[in-house]
Amino acid sequence: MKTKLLTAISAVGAVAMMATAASAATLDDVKKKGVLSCGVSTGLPGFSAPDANKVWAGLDVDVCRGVAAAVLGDAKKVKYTPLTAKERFTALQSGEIDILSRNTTWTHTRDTSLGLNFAGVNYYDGQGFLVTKKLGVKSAKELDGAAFCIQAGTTTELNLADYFRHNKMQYKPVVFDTSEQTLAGFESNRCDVLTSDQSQLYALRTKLKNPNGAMVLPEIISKEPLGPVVRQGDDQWADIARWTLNALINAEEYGVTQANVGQMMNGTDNPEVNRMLGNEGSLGSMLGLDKDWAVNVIKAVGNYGEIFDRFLGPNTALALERGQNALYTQGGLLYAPPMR
Ligand SMILES: N[C@@H](CCC(=O)N[C@@H](CS)C(=O)NCC(=O)O)C(=O)O
Repeated sequence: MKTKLLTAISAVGAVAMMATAASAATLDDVKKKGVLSCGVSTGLPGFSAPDANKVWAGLDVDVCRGVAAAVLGDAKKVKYTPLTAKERFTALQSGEIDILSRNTTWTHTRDTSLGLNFAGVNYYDGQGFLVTKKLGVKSAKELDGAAFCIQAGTTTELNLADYFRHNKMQYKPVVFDTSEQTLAGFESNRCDVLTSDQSQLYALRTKLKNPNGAMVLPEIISKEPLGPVVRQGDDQWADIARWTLNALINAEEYGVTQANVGQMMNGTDNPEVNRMLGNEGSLGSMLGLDKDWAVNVIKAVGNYGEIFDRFLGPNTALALERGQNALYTQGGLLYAPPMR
């Protein structure tokens, strides 16, 4: 009897250990590989796209560069895998990538039923509509019967169906796999309207032959909180992704910048900054990382505001306002939990 019980207990123990070994592997794997595998878009200016030197750049790319800096001490140690909307979740589930940082909306279904975990929000977006000025339409409510260029495997597809059903209007979907194809479809008049996350409409409009011939309509028909995603079942890795993002946001709130972090890491009069930068406490080791993890992140990519300015802000082709993506202290939604 006793032996049977012991066997049963050790079987349960073995299963539990296997589960731990299988699920806690990402940090070790990444360290062993010496490179972070990051899933990005196939090309979306401002978020993830190759720059003039064919180097991947953008807000989503900097999340991966930040995680690589936190984990490997080097933001360049990232391997980028371009993924269409349809391919992205399988790439993460299968272990092909360690993190997905690709304008991906956090939804209930994705979070619960796909075996994924969202690490937070790095851009608050909402779905909008791009039309040619020639079309002469001022509101989405005038789009009954119109044809829409959209991308397969996106929330865009689903929201459009909801919106038209709710407003008792008809529409014709014209579905593509990549943003390049979607844009080409719009330019060659395969559809009247291009719909996607509004930030992306501004990004895509910059790629049109005549950007001024197109306009974004005022309606926003959905909530699209975009953020980095990891696999479910590896809490340590999820914490690393989440706290890298939180460090970027908190750094902006505390005034820690790419330029001053080297100085601030030696100690400031703000205990929270000292903890974040490894000068006090042991926040790094709680993540399984070095005490300089956040210093490395901010040295490599700057704080959230600096990243926004570099890729999305008024001095970029996208020229986006901070809006909802301002800190909560400035009327926006960005609010990272404290560094303690
Ligand atoms: N945020 C939405 C939409 C994401 C999406 O993939 N949008 C297209 C709209 S253009 C895109 O970014 N494509 C980039 C690509 O083709 O790689 C989602 O998570 O489903």
